[in-house]
Amino acid sequence: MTQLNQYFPNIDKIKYEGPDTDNPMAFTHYDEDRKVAGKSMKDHFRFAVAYWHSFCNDNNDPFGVGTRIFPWDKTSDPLENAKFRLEAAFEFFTKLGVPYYCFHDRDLAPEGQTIGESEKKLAELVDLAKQYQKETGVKLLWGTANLFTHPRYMNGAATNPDFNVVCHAAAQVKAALDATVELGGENYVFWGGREGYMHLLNTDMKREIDHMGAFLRAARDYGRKIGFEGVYLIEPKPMEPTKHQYDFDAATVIGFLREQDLLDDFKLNVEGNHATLASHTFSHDVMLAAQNGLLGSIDANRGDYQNGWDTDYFPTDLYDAIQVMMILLEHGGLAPGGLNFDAKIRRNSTDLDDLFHAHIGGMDTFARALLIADDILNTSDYKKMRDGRYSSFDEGDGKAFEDGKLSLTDLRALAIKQGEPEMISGKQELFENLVNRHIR
Ligand code: XLS
Ligand code: NI
Ligand code: NI
Repeated sequence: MTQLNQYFPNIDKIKYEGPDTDNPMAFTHYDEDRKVAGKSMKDHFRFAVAYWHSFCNDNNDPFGVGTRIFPWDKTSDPLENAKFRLEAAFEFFTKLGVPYYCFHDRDLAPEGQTIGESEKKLAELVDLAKQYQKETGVKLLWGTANLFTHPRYMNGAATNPDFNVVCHAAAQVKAALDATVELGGENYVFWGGREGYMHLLNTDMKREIDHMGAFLRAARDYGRKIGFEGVYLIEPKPMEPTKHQYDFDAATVIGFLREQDLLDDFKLNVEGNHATLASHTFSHDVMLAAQNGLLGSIDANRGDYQNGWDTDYFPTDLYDAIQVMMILLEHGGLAPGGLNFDAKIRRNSTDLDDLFHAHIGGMDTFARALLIADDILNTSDYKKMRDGRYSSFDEGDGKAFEDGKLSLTDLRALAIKQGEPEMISGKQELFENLVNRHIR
């Protein structure tokens, strides 16, 4: 086995040491084999590292060049460096102890001059990744194609008004699907960063959305043909980089999947910061997907209340994470999806070990949230209190209404018979306190 100890030589495998440890390079709550609600923590989360943020993004921003120095950029040849990067990534995955990773085609290998050259470079890196996966046991949660960085996609990829660009996007998705299948990827993601419009005046929205449907059906059919048995996922986001994105939020995407006849193969990859950009909470979009049976996977991260863009902070907000974990526990969890840290360290987090602190924090936050959520659901009156608010529909006329048996005239007659409704408190403060009381 390759000695994976070159890039983070001062860091050993991260272990669980419990809530009282003062070792920052240890888990306080993530104890992978610990069983909660009948499943190990490892199986609840299926944690994944996002290759792009952790290994490709040098933390440049619109005002300045990158601040991270990558020890895996050893040569002037991007393809050689891509191989070193892969080695560094697998060292990181195994030391952190995550079972999965996720990538875009262009994270893994640089783009070539022609489609054929790009495919060849990607295939070369896929071979190497396959070897590392075999040696370490780390698996691919999902693959995807980067259809937003190259200038050709400035007007969109699948929704570009120029058919030739659509064809180029298709070539890329084909190769990314090949790579995902070759690596045993359990899901395949579509995030439409440039699928949308910058101005409605120059846009035929209906035509573009239909093109997206046709594109996704073609991609689905190709994947199934080459043996992809996993789940296709769409990742909603309302804006950024495009002013208006067609996959705006969970509700919009569910409507789109239904309209385009894609519900049998597609689910949602819900991202925290994308939900808040759409003026929802993280848990709102997770709930919406879950209650429609369409929660595929989660990109765990967090925005910033003081500004309005996709800051992709690591998720350290316990209160938020508890609400997400309550939904997962009540709706049967994530598999074959997982919890991917689509999050980046800050521009001024320039030490190599910052990547470890970031992921340890995210994993511990969710592990602690799982324990608290399980405690709330099992030892408190939470479900009784929530369900109790709807008890008037459990029997009699309320039940008949739910079953569609009462007309508007029937309802009017009942209103007269029953008289003015009593005031029934929603008890929001009590519900909020209940969550806080279980954080211990
Ligand atoms: C960007 C998205 C992206 C997807 C994968 O905002 O979160 O990283 O997860 O293309
Ligand atoms: Ni994402
Ligand atoms: Ni994002």
